[in-house]
Amino acid sequence: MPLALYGHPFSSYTQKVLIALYENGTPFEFRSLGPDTPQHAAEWLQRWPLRKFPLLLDGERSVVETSIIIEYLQLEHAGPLHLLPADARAALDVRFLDRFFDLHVMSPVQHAVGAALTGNAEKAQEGRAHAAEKLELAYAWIEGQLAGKTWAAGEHFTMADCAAAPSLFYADWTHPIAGSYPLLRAYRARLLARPSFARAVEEARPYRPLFPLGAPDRD
Ligand SMILES: N[C@@H](CCC(=O)N[C@@H](CS)C(=O)NCC(=O)O)C(=O)O
Repeated sequence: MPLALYGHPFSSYTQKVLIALYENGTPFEFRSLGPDTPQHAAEWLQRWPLRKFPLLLDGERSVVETSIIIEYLQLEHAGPLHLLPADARAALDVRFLDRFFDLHVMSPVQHAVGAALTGNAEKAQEGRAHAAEKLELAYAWIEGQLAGKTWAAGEHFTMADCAAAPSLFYADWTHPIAGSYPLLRAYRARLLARPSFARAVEEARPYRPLFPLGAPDRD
């Protein structure tokens, strides 16, 4: 049975795993969680009642949490590109950066999106202001890390870049990355040009009207 991924094309965490799958040309079936396929949602919730996606199904084994999914893929379905370096210390740097993008970039975005979804204008404004404050701290820190690097952890594209691509994509929509962060802006542009992420962005394009903060007319 091929691998199956339950998720949604517009979801940042789904994209994080899609990038890893596309990078290695790993065969899988995408099971979209949408109104047209309620059976997918039922299967997903039965396997992961904590209601977070994506979920990877490998035979009878369910794997959740995107960083774990990517590590699992490398262990069980390795492709030519190793998204976790073999060297344990280098792998630790990658895991740290992966955590950084999830916790300090994607989480503030999710906070702002969640606040906007309440429909309460005051909460929405507070949520966005809170995200802006957190994202400024994150942008400044990343800018300081990127000098001389092509990818988050250095010369090689890793799991950290799988996390960075969708999180910086949506972060810039939530609180634009200012011109005072030229290395970060250039890194985001490199991520957008990477074929694996460019594909995920194209697949998600039809859903842009769903972005509760209002999608800008650009990538
Ligand atoms: N730490 C989780 C985060 C997953 C996550 O937050 N996914 C979002 C979609 S992008 C979700 O499930 N949202 C639904 C909800 O929170 O109810 C991971 O890495 O898989």
